[in-house]
Amino acid sequence: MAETRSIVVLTGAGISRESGLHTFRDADGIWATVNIEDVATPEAFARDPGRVQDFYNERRRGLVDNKIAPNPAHLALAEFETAFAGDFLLVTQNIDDLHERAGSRKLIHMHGELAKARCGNCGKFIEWREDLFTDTACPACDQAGGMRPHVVWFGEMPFEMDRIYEALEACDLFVSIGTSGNVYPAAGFVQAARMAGARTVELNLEPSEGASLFEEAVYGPAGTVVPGWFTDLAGSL
Ligand code: BJW
Repeated sequence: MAETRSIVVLTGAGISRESGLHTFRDADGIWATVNIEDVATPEAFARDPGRVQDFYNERRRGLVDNKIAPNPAHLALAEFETAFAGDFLLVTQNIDDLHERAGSRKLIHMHGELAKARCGNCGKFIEWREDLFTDTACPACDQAGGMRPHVVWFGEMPFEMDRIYEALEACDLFVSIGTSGNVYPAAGFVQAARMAGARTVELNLEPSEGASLFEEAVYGPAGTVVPGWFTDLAGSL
Protein backbone atom coordinates (compact mmCIF):
# COMPACT_ATOMS: atom_id res chain seq x y z
CA MET A 1 0.00 0.00 0.00
CA ALA A 2 1.24 3.53 -0.82
CA GLU A 3 2.48 5.63 2.08
CA THR A 4 -0.14 7.79 3.84
CA ARG A 5 1.27 11.25 4.45
CA SER A 6 -1.73 13.54 4.15
CA ILE A 7 -5.26 12.82 5.34
CA VAL A 8 -8.51 14.75 4.99
CA VAL A 9 -11.52 13.59 7.01
CA LEU A 10 -15.01 14.96 6.32
CA THR A 11 -17.72 14.52 8.96
CA GLY A 12 -21.47 15.09 8.92
CA ALA A 13 -24.42 14.87 11.27
CA GLY A 14 -24.24 11.07 11.51
CA ILE A 15 -21.10 11.22 13.67
CA SER A 16 -22.97 13.18 16.36
CA ARG A 17 -26.14 11.10 16.34
CA GLU A 18 -24.95 8.71 19.05
CA SER A 19 -24.21 11.79 21.17
CA GLY A 20 -27.91 12.60 21.05
CA LEU A 21 -28.03 15.21 18.25
CA HIS A 22 -30.42 14.80 15.32
CA THR A 23 -29.27 14.32 11.76
CA PHE A 24 -31.06 16.24 8.99
CA ARG A 25 -32.34 13.74 6.44
CA ASP A 26 -33.00 10.55 8.44
CA ALA A 27 -36.65 9.70 9.15
CA ASP A 28 -36.37 11.36 12.59
CA GLY A 29 -34.15 14.15 11.26
CA ILE A 30 -34.45 17.92 11.57
CA TRP A 31 -35.85 18.40 8.04
CA ALA A 32 -38.72 16.04 8.90
CA THR A 33 -40.01 18.55 11.43
CA VAL A 34 -39.16 21.92 9.86
CA ASN A 35 -38.88 23.24 6.28
CA ILE A 36 -35.42 24.24 5.05
CA GLU A 37 -37.01 27.29 3.35
CA ASP A 38 -38.36 28.50 6.71
CA VAL A 39 -35.13 28.35 8.75
CA ALA A 40 -31.99 27.69 6.72
CA THR A 41 -31.80 30.32 3.98
CA PRO A 42 -30.87 34.04 4.04
CA GLU A 43 -34.36 34.71 2.61
CA ALA A 44 -35.99 33.01 5.62
CA PHE A 45 -33.92 35.17 7.97
CA ALA A 46 -34.87 38.35 6.07
CA ARG A 47 -38.56 37.38 6.07
CA ASP A 48 -38.90 36.17 9.67
CA PRO A 49 -35.72 36.60 11.75
CA GLY A 50 -37.53 35.72 15.00
CA ARG A 51 -38.53 32.30 13.63
CA VAL A 52 -34.97 31.57 12.53
CA GLN A 53 -33.49 32.79 15.85
CA ASP A 54 -35.94 30.53 17.75
CA PHE A 55 -34.88 27.50 15.68
CA TYR A 56 -31.18 28.06 16.45
CA ASN A 57 -31.80 29.17 20.07
CA GLU A 58 -33.47 25.84 20.78
CA ARG A 59 -30.62 23.88 19.17
CA ARG A 60 -28.00 26.01 20.98
CA ARG A 61 -29.68 25.34 24.33
CA GLY A 62 -29.56 21.61 23.52
CA LEU A 63 -25.85 21.83 22.71
CA VAL A 64 -24.73 23.73 25.82
CA ASP A 65 -26.70 21.23 27.93
CA ASN A 66 -24.07 19.10 29.64
CA LYS A 67 -25.90 15.90 28.67
CA ILE A 68 -24.45 16.14 25.13
CA ALA A 69 -20.91 14.77 25.01
CA PRO A 70 -18.47 13.47 22.36
CA ASN A 71 -18.89 9.78 21.53
CA PRO A 72 -16.17 7.20 20.73
CA ALA A 73 -16.07 8.31 17.07
CA HIS A 74 -15.18 11.93 17.96
CA LEU A 75 -12.63 10.68 20.50
CA ALA A 76 -11.02 8.28 18.02
CA LEU A 77 -10.48 11.07 15.47
CA ALA A 78 -8.89 13.33 18.08
CA GLU A 79 -6.63 10.52 19.29
CA PHE A 80 -5.58 9.69 15.72
CA GLU A 81 -4.82 13.36 14.95
CA THR A 82 -2.53 13.59 17.98
CA ALA A 83 -0.62 10.43 17.10
CA PHE A 84 -0.36 10.94 13.31
CA ALA A 85 2.94 12.48 12.18
CA GLY A 86 1.72 13.58 8.72
CA ASP A 87 -0.67 16.31 7.56
CA PHE A 88 -4.17 15.93 8.94
CA LEU A 89 -7.27 18.07 8.38
CA LEU A 90 -10.71 17.40 9.82
CA VAL A 91 -13.45 19.24 7.90
CA THR A 92 -16.82 19.10 9.60
CA GLN A 93 -20.18 20.16 8.24
CA ASN A 94 -21.48 20.06 11.81
CA ILE A 95 -22.14 23.22 13.78
CA ASP A 96 -21.84 21.42 17.13
CA ASP A 97 -18.56 21.58 19.10
CA LEU A 98 -18.18 17.87 19.82
CA HIS A 99 -14.95 17.52 17.81
CA GLU A 100 -13.31 20.30 19.86
CA ARG A 101 -14.61 18.82 23.08
CA ALA A 102 -13.09 15.48 22.06
CA GLY A 103 -9.71 17.19 21.54
CA SER A 104 -9.57 17.76 17.76
CA ARG A 105 -7.50 20.84 16.88
CA LYS A 106 -6.80 20.64 13.11
CA LEU A 107 -10.43 21.36 12.36
CA ILE A 108 -12.51 23.49 9.98
CA HIS A 109 -16.22 24.11 10.59
CA MET A 110 -17.22 24.66 6.95
CA HIS A 111 -20.91 25.30 7.86
CA GLY A 112 -20.13 27.45 10.89
CA GLU A 113 -20.56 27.08 14.64
CA LEU A 114 -23.72 27.14 16.72
CA ALA A 115 -21.93 28.56 19.76
CA LYS A 116 -20.90 31.69 17.82
CA ALA A 117 -22.87 34.70 16.62
CA ARG A 118 -22.05 37.10 13.80
CA CYS A 119 -22.97 40.74 13.33
CA GLY A 120 -24.38 41.57 9.91
CA ASN A 121 -23.43 45.22 10.45
CA CYS A 122 -19.74 45.02 11.41
CA GLY A 123 -19.00 41.40 10.37
CA LYS A 124 -17.38 40.41 13.70
CA PHE A 125 -18.13 36.97 15.08
CA ILE A 126 -17.87 35.99 18.72
CA GLU A 127 -18.56 33.14 21.15
CA TRP A 128 -22.28 33.06 21.92
CA ARG A 129 -23.87 30.54 24.27
CA GLU A 130 -27.08 32.46 25.10
CA ASP A 131 -30.27 32.98 23.08
CA LEU A 132 -30.14 35.53 20.26
CA PHE A 133 -33.03 37.95 19.66
CA THR A 134 -33.94 40.20 16.78
CA ASP A 135 -32.95 43.25 18.89
CA THR A 136 -29.75 41.79 20.41
CA ALA A 137 -27.00 44.41 20.24
CA CYS A 138 -23.58 43.54 18.85
CA PRO A 139 -20.95 43.69 21.64
CA ALA A 140 -18.38 44.94 19.10
CA CYS A 141 -20.21 47.75 17.24
CA ASP A 142 -23.16 48.24 19.61
CA GLN A 143 -25.72 48.20 16.79
CA ALA A 144 -28.92 46.23 17.40
CA GLY A 145 -30.76 44.08 14.87
CA GLY A 146 -27.87 42.60 12.91
CA MET A 147 -26.90 39.60 15.03
CA ARG A 148 -27.34 36.13 13.49
CA PRO A 149 -26.12 32.60 14.15
CA HIS A 150 -22.62 32.04 12.72
CA VAL A 151 -23.83 29.26 10.40
CA VAL A 152 -23.92 28.72 6.62
CA TRP A 153 -27.36 28.62 5.06
CA PHE A 154 -28.30 27.37 1.59
CA GLY A 155 -27.10 29.83 -1.02
CA GLU A 156 -24.25 31.09 1.20
CA MET A 157 -20.56 30.32 0.73
CA PRO A 158 -19.16 27.76 3.20
CA PHE A 159 -16.09 28.85 5.18
CA GLU A 160 -12.41 28.29 4.33
CA MET A 161 -13.02 26.66 0.94
CA ASP A 162 -9.55 27.59 -0.36
CA ARG A 163 -7.85 25.85 2.55
CA ILE A 164 -10.10 22.80 2.17
CA TYR A 165 -9.47 22.38 -1.56
CA GLU A 166 -5.75 22.89 -1.03
CA ALA A 167 -5.76 19.99 1.48
CA LEU A 168 -7.92 17.82 -0.81
CA GLU A 169 -5.60 18.40 -3.75
CA ALA A 170 -2.63 17.26 -1.64
CA CYS A 171 -4.18 14.35 0.25
CA ASP A 172 -3.51 10.67 -0.25
CA LEU A 173 -6.39 9.49 1.95
CA PHE A 174 -9.91 10.93 2.14
CA VAL A 175 -12.38 9.55 4.70
CA SER A 176 -16.03 10.62 4.77
CA ILE A 177 -17.98 9.88 7.97
CA GLY A 178 -21.69 10.19 8.74
CA THR A 179 -22.82 12.36 5.85
CA SER A 180 -25.56 11.64 3.32
CA GLY A 181 -23.75 13.33 0.43
CA ASN A 182 -26.74 15.51 -0.43
CA VAL A 183 -25.22 18.92 0.14
CA TYR A 184 -22.59 20.60 -2.05
CA PRO A 185 -19.78 21.55 -2.06
CA ALA A 186 -19.02 18.90 0.64
CA ALA A 187 -20.62 16.15 -1.46
CA GLY A 188 -18.06 16.88 -4.19
CA PHE A 189 -14.96 16.54 -1.98
CA VAL A 190 -14.63 12.83 -2.80
CA GLN A 191 -14.21 13.69 -6.47
CA ALA A 192 -11.55 16.31 -5.69
CA ALA A 193 -9.70 13.73 -3.57
CA ARG A 194 -9.96 11.11 -6.33
CA MET A 195 -8.53 13.58 -8.83
CA ALA A 196 -5.57 14.00 -6.46
CA GLY A 197 -5.07 10.22 -6.57
CA ALA A 198 -6.21 9.68 -2.98
CA ARG A 199 -7.59 6.48 -1.51
CA THR A 200 -11.26 7.20 -0.69
CA VAL A 201 -13.24 5.61 2.15
CA GLU A 202 -16.82 6.03 3.35
CA LEU A 203 -17.75 5.19 6.97
CA ASN A 204 -21.50 5.61 7.33
CA LEU A 205 -24.60 3.92 8.68
CA GLU A 206 -25.72 3.14 5.13
CA PRO A 207 -24.55 3.91 1.57
CA SER A 208 -24.64 7.68 0.94
CA GLU A 209 -25.79 9.41 -2.27
CA GLY A 210 -22.21 9.31 -3.52
CA ALA A 211 -21.37 5.81 -2.29
CA SER A 212 -20.28 4.58 -5.74
CA LEU A 213 -17.53 7.24 -5.80
CA PHE A 214 -15.69 5.67 -2.85
CA GLU A 215 -13.21 2.83 -3.31
CA GLU A 216 -13.91 1.36 0.12
CA ALA A 217 -16.77 1.51 2.62
CA VAL A 218 -17.66 0.23 6.06
CA TYR A 219 -21.30 0.53 7.12
CA GLY A 220 -22.45 0.71 10.73
CA PRO A 221 -22.84 3.20 13.61
CA ALA A 222 -19.99 5.70 13.78
CA GLY A 223 -19.32 5.01 17.47
CA THR A 224 -18.47 1.42 16.57
CA VAL A 225 -16.99 1.66 13.08
CA VAL A 226 -14.79 4.77 13.38
CA PRO A 227 -12.63 3.74 16.39
CA GLY A 228 -11.93 0.31 14.86
CA TRP A 229 -11.16 1.69 11.41
CA PHE A 230 -8.73 4.35 12.70
CA THR A 231 -7.02 1.88 15.04
CA ASP A 232 -6.41 -0.38 12.04
CA LEU A 233 -5.15 2.59 9.99
CA ALA A 234 -2.72 3.64 12.76
CA GLY A 235 -1.46 0.06 12.95
CA SER A 236 -0.85 -0.06 9.19
CA LEU A 237 1.21 3.17 8.96
C1 BJW B 1 -24.97 7.72 10.71
C2 BJW B 1 -25.48 7.48 11.97
C3 BJW B 1 -24.61 6.89 12.86
C4 BJW B 1 -27.06 8.36 10.87
N1 BJW B 1 -23.37 6.61 12.48
N2 BJW B 1 -23.74 7.42 10.34
C5 BJW B 1 -27.96 21.87 -7.40
C6 BJW B 1 -26.86 21.04 -7.61
C7 BJW B 1 -25.72 21.14 -6.82
C8 BJW B 1 -25.66 22.06 -5.81
C9 BJW B 1 -26.75 22.89 -5.61
C10 BJW B 1 -27.88 22.78 -6.40
N3 BJW B 1 -28.77 23.71 -5.95
C11 BJW B 1 -28.24 24.36 -4.91
C12 BJW B 1 -27.00 23.87 -4.70
C13 BJW B 1 -26.05 24.30 -3.63
C14 BJW B 1 -26.53 23.92 -2.24
C15 BJW B 1 -26.86 22.42 -2.22
O1 BJW B 1 -25.99 21.57 -2.07
N4 BJW B 1 -28.12 22.05 -2.33
C16 BJW B 1 -28.48 20.62 -2.38
C17 BJW B 1 -29.64 20.38 -1.47
C18 BJW B 1 -28.71 20.24 -3.82
N5 BJW B 1 -25.43 24.21 -1.35
C19 BJW B 1 -25.27 25.41 -0.83
O2 BJW B 1 -26.07 26.31 -0.99
C20 BJW B 1 -24.00 25.62 -0.04
N6 BJW B 1 -23.31 26.76 -0.56
C21 BJW B 1 -22.82 26.80 -1.81
O3 BJW B 1 -22.95 25.87 -2.59
O4 BJW B 1 -22.13 27.95 -2.10
C22 BJW B 1 -21.61 28.09 -3.44
C23 BJW B 1 -20.30 27.40 -3.66
C24 BJW B 1 -19.95 26.96 -4.93
C25 BJW B 1 -18.73 26.34 -5.16
C26 BJW B 1 -17.85 26.14 -4.11
C27 BJW B 1 -18.21 26.56 -2.88
C28 BJW B 1 -19.42 27.17 -2.64
C29 BJW B 1 -24.30 25.86 1.43
C30 BJW B 1 -24.85 24.66 2.09
C31 BJW B 1 -25.25 24.99 3.51
C32 BJW B 1 -25.82 23.79 4.24
N7 BJW B 1 -26.31 24.21 5.51
C33 BJW B 1 -26.85 23.19 6.42
C34 BJW B 1 -27.37 23.94 7.66
C35 BJW B 1 -26.18 24.45 8.51
C36 BJW B 1 -26.64 25.06 9.77
C37 BJW B 1 -27.49 24.11 10.60
O5 BJW B 1 -26.99 23.09 11.09
O6 BJW B 1 -28.67 24.42 10.74
O7 BJW B 1 -25.81 22.28 6.77
S1 BJW B 1 -28.10 22.14 5.70
C38 BJW B 1 -27.58 20.67 6.53
O8 BJW B 1 -27.09 19.71 5.57
C39 BJW B 1 -26.37 21.09 7.37
C40 BJW B 1 -25.45 19.92 7.17
O9 BJW B 1 -24.12 20.29 7.48
C41 BJW B 1 -25.67 19.55 5.74
C42 BJW B 1 -25.25 18.15 5.40
O10 BJW B 1 -26.01 17.20 6.10
P1 BJW B 1 -25.33 15.84 6.60
O11 BJW B 1 -24.31 16.16 7.63
O12 BJW B 1 -24.90 15.05 5.46
O13 BJW B 1 -26.57 15.15 7.38
P2 BJW B 1 -27.70 14.20 6.76
O14 BJW B 1 -28.79 14.14 7.76
O15 BJW B 1 -28.04 14.57 5.39
O16 BJW B 1 -26.96 12.77 6.69
C43 BJW B 1 -26.60 12.06 7.85
C44 BJW B 1 -25.94 10.74 7.44
O17 BJW B 1 -25.48 10.10 8.61
C45 BJW B 1 -26.90 9.78 6.73
O18 BJW B 1 -26.26 9.22 5.59
C46 BJW B 1 -27.16 8.68 7.77
O19 BJW B 1 -27.32 7.40 7.23
C47 BJW B 1 -25.88 8.73 8.57
N8 BJW B 1 -26.04 8.32 9.95
N9 BJW B 1 -26.83 7.90 11.98
C48 BJW B 1 -23.00 6.88 11.18
N10 BJW B 1 -25.03 6.59 14.11
